[in-house]
Amino acid sequence: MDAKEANASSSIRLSASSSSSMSALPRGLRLLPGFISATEEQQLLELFEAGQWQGDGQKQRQVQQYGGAVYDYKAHRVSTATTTSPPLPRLLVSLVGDRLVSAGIVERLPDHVFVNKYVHHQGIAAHVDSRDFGGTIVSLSLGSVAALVYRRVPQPDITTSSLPLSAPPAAVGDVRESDDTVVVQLEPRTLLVMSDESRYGWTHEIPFAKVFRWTDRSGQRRELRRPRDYRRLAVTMRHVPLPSGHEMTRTGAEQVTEGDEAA
Ligand SMILES: O=C(O)CCC(=O)C(=O)O
Repeated sequence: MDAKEANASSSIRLSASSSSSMSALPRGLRLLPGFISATEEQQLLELFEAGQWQGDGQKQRQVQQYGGAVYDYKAHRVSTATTTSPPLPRLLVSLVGDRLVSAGIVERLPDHVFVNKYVHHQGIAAHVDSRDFGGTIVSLSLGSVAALVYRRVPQPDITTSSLPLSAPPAAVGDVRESDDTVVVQLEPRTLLVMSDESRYGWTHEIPFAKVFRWTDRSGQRRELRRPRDYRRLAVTMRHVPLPSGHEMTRTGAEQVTEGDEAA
């Protein structure tokens, strides 16, 4: 299936026509539709489909990691001690990374990339991304449409370095948008930028469902149906803080700056 087909097959079955209104988004969450072209999307889909997929440790999604550092699912931490993931793909840097910097969305090129692949009913449980990844996270959607559910965390724990799975997923169909629950519809080629309150004060999740139904703020019932050939890739780009004196180069290799070798 190419990118055009994926887009078409998802939207035909999508009864909800637009994402939540901008004013309803959690503070610090931005959506930039059409961040890349359809041709560029296709190039990235081909690049990642040819990459090495691995299980996510819970026998659910398939994932790829790039940039040198590796996220440990069990510890919910990023490890820079053993640099085992491949360097950032050049194509990703030129099509997305460099644009993020030149548009002022991030100050420097992200140095860790996670690619999640969702097929069938696959989703991701409610979580707040590890603090190891810094204050701004960007994610580019490729392929099919997704619904991302944000839920306000009643008392965000700002002290822990990692906040995984802090809210159990609600029963599918029970989701009702409110001041504390927001459903964001992610169209392919949309860039999502998460910072500020949306980064630490809300969990996010993708419901595990072939048909996800929810009630919007006007009381209207909405649904997202996944077609048989559903396939979505989320390319999440983040920064990994390194010990002082270390820098991540654009190829993902860690370098020790002069005078720091003994540290
Ligand atoms: O699929 C998405 O858009 C979200 C991915 C995500 O939450 C994550 O990788 O932590």
